[in-house]
Amino acid sequence: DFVINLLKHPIFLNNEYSTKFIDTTPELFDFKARRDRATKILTYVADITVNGHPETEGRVRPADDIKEPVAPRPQTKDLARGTRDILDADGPKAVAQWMLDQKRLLITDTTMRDGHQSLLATRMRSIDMVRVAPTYAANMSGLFSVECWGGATFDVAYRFLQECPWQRLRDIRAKMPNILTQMLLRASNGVGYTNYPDNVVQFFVKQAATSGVDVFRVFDSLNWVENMRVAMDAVQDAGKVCEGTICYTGDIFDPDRAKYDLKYYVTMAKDLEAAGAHVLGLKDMAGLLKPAQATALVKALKDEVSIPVHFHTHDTSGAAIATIVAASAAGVDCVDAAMDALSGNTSQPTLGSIVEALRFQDRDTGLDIAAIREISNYWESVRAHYAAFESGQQAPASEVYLHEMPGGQFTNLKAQARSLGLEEKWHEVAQTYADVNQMFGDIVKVTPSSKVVGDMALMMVSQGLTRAQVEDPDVDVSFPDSVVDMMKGSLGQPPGGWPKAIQKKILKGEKPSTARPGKQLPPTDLEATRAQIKDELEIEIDDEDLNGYLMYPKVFSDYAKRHETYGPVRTLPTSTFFYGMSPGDEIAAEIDPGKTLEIRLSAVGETNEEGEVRVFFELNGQPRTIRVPNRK
Ligand code: BTN
Ligand code: 3PY
Ligand code: ZN
Repeated sequence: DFVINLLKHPIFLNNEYSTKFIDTTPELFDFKARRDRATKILTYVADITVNGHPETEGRVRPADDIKEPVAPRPQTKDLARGTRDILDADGPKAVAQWMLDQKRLLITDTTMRDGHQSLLATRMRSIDMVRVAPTYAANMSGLFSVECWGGATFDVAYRFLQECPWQRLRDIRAKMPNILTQMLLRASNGVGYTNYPDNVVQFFVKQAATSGVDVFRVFDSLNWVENMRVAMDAVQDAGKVCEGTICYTGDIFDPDRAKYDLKYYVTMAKDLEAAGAHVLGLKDMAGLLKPAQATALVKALKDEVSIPVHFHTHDTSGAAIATIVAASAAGVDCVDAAMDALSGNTSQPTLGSIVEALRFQDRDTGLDIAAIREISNYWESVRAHYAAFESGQQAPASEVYLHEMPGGQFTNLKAQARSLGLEEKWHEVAQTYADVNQMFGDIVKVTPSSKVVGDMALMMVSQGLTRAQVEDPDVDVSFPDSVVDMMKGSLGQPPGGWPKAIQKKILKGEKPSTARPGKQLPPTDLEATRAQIKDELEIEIDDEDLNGYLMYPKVFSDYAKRHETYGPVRTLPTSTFFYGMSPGDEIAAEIDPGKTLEIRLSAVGETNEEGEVRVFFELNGQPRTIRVPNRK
């Protein structure tokens, strides 16, 4: 074993050993040799340089001479008091009262969460966010909050970006201590696609609060308040701001969609207030709320509930700014917007343009437009690195009022359709998505219910099935698992329940449940789970890791194993992470505060008989050679 360990040891492979090597390398006697982090990172860079990154292969490539983004300089070292200071000093109710007391329209910046989730397939890396956090703290201290966590970002961080979402949160929090951080939480579905046991939801919320989330926007994908209480209670117990949220669908003025009328939303708002929400979220995830409807809805909500109202929308239609202006005039307390360079289309409306639209009027946001432009220029240079993940969506489209797809799903579903060879049939997918919604009884479509509708629509288009055929008891249809699951009741109940005939066909005689799903799930034994994965992965599992595993067992385990091999690759610049390096390139990676690796790629060798390539680096001025397999 010793000899094999020696031969496999990277220093040995690098021809850098001497007789001293054996004396100074105790890990040789630990037969699971652990390599140092610098070697791990070099292994990653070598591998990507030789083999490319699977996620960017065959996609649009940024210019070869693309520059590393530089964050605008913070204007001050003495941070102004911001919303976070109110929460820390006086608690969540004081934050809500402060919101009500403001004459100005408050703004949440969504760039670091929904902005890139909706435009760049959620692929933005932490380094690009953390680098600009001090600028936000200094130059944008008048923001209500920065949405930077939750939704799809949690899963994507582990799965595709090879980084820990918790670390992202801690880093942003540390560098932006005066502004509230905000996350999107899918209530009992956590940041996943399925209902978790109550104690898992509670454990997750507690950890998110500890690691740095201040405002929790809690929603349920069927607007079922019963299914939101566990998460909302946990947020209140943690002393953080509970934004109990309504998902908006349909059109309150449409007599054919009477299920979702003004009364429906007002009733839900009162239920959320009674459930202890400090703030009422109005989440228009698809961007369907039109200006006149916003006037009516916001007025009604402001009249009927006493907590502040926080409005979220998407600009898929191109009409969002008109709706924002109407909502503002009707007295909404806070709205979401994305920094200009990551706004518009399926993302949030444009932050700078909202600030300008309200300037010199009674709801003037008071935000500094020059500071906004500077930060937006930074995001513009960041966005260029993610060209591979652009959706190709060229223009706003009123088609959103037909399909009602959430902004965060739209580009994803389009990519899924493309991978199934259905790109040409996109408008058919859109129509079918609308048909499926009607077939399921006209439901709220937001993660995870939107994914179920999307799965069904893709299945129908790829198999050429019409709604009439699917509904025909004599036509045999094999339904996607997610559809069967939803009809069984595992995501909860929509208003009015599921349509009986289609539910019966989908369940093939199995009995559905109408109980709250979490009530039927036994609590998870957290310590037994921790012990089991610690054993399996042979690493220490802290509470953040355990939460990652509980949400996504396989995604977390795969991440942890890759982390053992590649180390803290989150510290690499984005261009290196996705494209590796070219001979002569030099980069820096700060693996600990103050501990920076200076990496220069000198040359890439030929592939040898064993199919391996030697990649020559200088690491902090010292030559290092890494061998990686050529998998091409
Ligand atoms: C994935 O697509 O699997 C997630 C992230 C990429 C992991 C890197 S890519 C280069 C290296 N070789 C692998 O097989 N995985 C890592
Ligand atoms: C999410 O849950 O990720 C969403 O963005 C829903 O709109
Ligand atoms: Zn959204």
